[in-house]
Amino acid sequence: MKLVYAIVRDDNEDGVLTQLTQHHFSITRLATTGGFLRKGNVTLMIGAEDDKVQEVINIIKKECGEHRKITVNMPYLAGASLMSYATMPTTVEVGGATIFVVNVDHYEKI
Ligand code: 2BA
Repeated sequence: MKLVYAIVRDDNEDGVLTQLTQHHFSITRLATTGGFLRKGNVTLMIGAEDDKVQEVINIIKKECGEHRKITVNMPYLAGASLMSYATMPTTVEVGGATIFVVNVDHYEKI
């Protein structure tokens, strides 16, 4: 048996939870915070049989998409009113998830 930890963005949470539940996986959801951006994210703990782990990962990948960086033009807010109309290119991350799969030595419900 494995324990899958999946760190997903808040806006992907609903889709991931819905799909995993529909595929009969049990999930524990933790409200977590990324250490770098200090923004809320969600960590899911999913206990799964070894032969089901890839299915879990496929569902997460389908719901969260591939991890990629895009450049968008953000409004440049600082400074005088003339600058309010300016934009500056900023790199942001969209989609994706961070997944850890660890071995479970013992699993029991009492
Ligand atoms: P990601 O690598 O997609 O990571 C998204 C979130 O997943 C992270 O949020 C963190 O909560 C978790 N995470 C990722 N890798 C992890 C690991 N090896 N161990 C434990 N948790 C992990 P944040 O920490 O807020 O990071 C947000 C994004 O900022 C990251 O996206 C990455 O692109 C960037 N980043 C993170 N740490 C960085 C650093 N030290 N220097 C530069 N960029 C960093």
